[in-house]
This record gives sequence, structure tokens and C-alpha cells, in this order.
Amino acid sequence: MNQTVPPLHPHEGWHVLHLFYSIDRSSWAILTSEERLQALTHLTQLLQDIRGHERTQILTFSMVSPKADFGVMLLTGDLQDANEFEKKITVALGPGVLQPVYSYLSMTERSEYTTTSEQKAAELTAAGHPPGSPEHQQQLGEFEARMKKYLADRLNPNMSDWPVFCFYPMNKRREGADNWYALDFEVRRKLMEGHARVGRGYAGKIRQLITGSTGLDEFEWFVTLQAKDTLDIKAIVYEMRFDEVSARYAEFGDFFIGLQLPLGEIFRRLCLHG
Ligand code: 76R
Repeated sequence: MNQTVPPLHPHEGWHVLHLFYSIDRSSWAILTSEERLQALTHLTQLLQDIRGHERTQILTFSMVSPKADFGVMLLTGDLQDANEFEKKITVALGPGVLQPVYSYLSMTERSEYTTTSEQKAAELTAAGHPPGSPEHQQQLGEFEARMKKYLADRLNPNMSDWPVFCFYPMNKRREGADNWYALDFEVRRKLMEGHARVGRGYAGKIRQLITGSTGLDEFEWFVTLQAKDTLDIKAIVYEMRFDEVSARYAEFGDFFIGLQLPLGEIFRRLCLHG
């Protein structure tokens, strides 16, 4: 977007910004109806321009509970663009109207612990389905198709239009006997297998995007869960608490729930019209 500064594209993946704002009602109240209309048109146009930018996705939310009012999730390749878009969004409704209450910078990333085809084949053999058996062929084929999509989505996500989003930051614990980072890779990999097994139980009900933020923001990852039913969010987060990876090693920050909605509906819901 900018003309003079060289872009900052990571060698793979996207930058991801989660921006949560509250509406400052007194700054909004002093605007005339004409100024308000102009402000809403300006924000609408800005988001449309951002959406039209190459390799960029932007999602808008009405946030549930007064922790925040308006939420934006921005995925874009160039950090210069991410930074420019974010500053423009913050001032788009006029001075002081959008008050940032929480924000998070992370990046899409590959996983260290993805199950390989060889591991899956060994698992199938151990379960009594040796190579060459129809079960082995079929289950390995299904596994490979699923993993291909999983890996592609993790690095180059395609965000859904599902309505319920749950956002929270997460660390792996580093305390005494519970230090994730002091474990051998093989031990971590085995533990992550259990995590993935729980996750796979929610196929079709939960989509997740785990973005890395070590060195970028306060926690190590940001979790974005997408669902059609709030109960599925509650259920997966609850079930994962019993899995060792979360039970023993996970630490969480604040949780936010947002409803993905068209901008016009968000404006109506936030009582910004008129
Ligand atoms: O299948 C595979 O081999 C890869 C599976 C996989 C990895 C590597 C996976 C699957 N996740 C991975 C990594 Mn996950 N995930 C979370 C949370 O609230 C909590 O307790 C935890 C928050 C949820 C809800 C979730 C859901 N996952 C990670 C990582 C990085 C770990 C690291 O590198 O140390 C984190 C922080 C994390 C957290 N995970 C899945 C899910 C779901 C639903 C799946 C199944 C996805 C699918 O197979 O399509």
C-alpha cells in the first residue's frame, strides 16, 4: 500500500492482528448526525479497501460482553501494511471514538509436531492394519488428505464465515517440574498426539487457527476458534483441559467472544446509527 518503504513479508506465513475496541460514547455523542454518517462511511470504505488488498483478509465482529464492543481480525502478508491498516482503523470513526482495549500480534506458522505419514502408518500397523491391508490403505489415504488441508490452512488460512469466534492467548508452562521447553522433542511430540486426538473429535464443529507470537507479543500463541454453536467452543476448551498438554502445561490469558457480522449489522447493534 505504501509507496516509499520496502515491504516486510516474512519468508513464509502471514501477520495476524487481533484488534478489540470499545466505543467512547461521549466522543461519539458530540458528533452531528452528518458527521456520524461520514465517520461510518469512512470506516466502511476503509475496510473495503483493506479487504481488496492482495493477500489480505479482514473479519469484523460485534464483541459479546462489555470487555470490548468492536473487533477486527486482520491477516496480511506485509507488516508495513498491517501497521498502516491498524492505525487507520483506530482513527476511522473520528478522534477518541474507537478506544483500543486489547490487541494481539501473531503470525501463521507451521507446526513442529505434525504427525507424519510414516508415524500414521506405524500407528495403523500397531493397531492390526498392516501395510497392504484395505484398512491401512484407506485410513492412510484419509489421513494424508486431511493433513494436506490442515497444513495448507495453518500457514495460509482461509477464514470461515462461521458466526461464533473465541479468542485467547496461550503459553506453555515453564515452571519447576512442568517445563514444556525442558522436555525432549519426542516426549512433546507424543503429548501433542493426544492433543490432536481430542481436537479431531471436533471435526466439522470447530475450526481453529493457532498463530505464533513468541517474541512478538505477551504470550506464545493466540488461539482463534470458530464455531456455529457456542456450546462446541465451551466443550472443546473444557475437554482439552483434561488432556495433559493443557492440563499440565497450558496457561491462558483473557478470553473474548465475538460474533462475525456484516458491518451494517455491527453498526446497528452498537447503536452507532442516527
Ligand atoms: O494432527 C496433527 O498431527 C496436528 C495437530 C495439531 C497441532 C500440531 C493440533 C490439532 N493442534 C496443534 C498445535 Mn491445537 N489447539 C489449541 C487449542 O484451550 C486449550 O486447551 C488449547 C487451545 C485448541 C482449542 C486447539 C484445537 N494447538 C497447537 C498448538 C501449538 C503447540 C506447540 O507448537 O507447542 C497450540 C498452542 C494449540 C492449541 N488443535 C488441533 C485443535 C483442534 C480442533 C485440532 C484438530 C484439527 C484438525 O485435525 O483439523
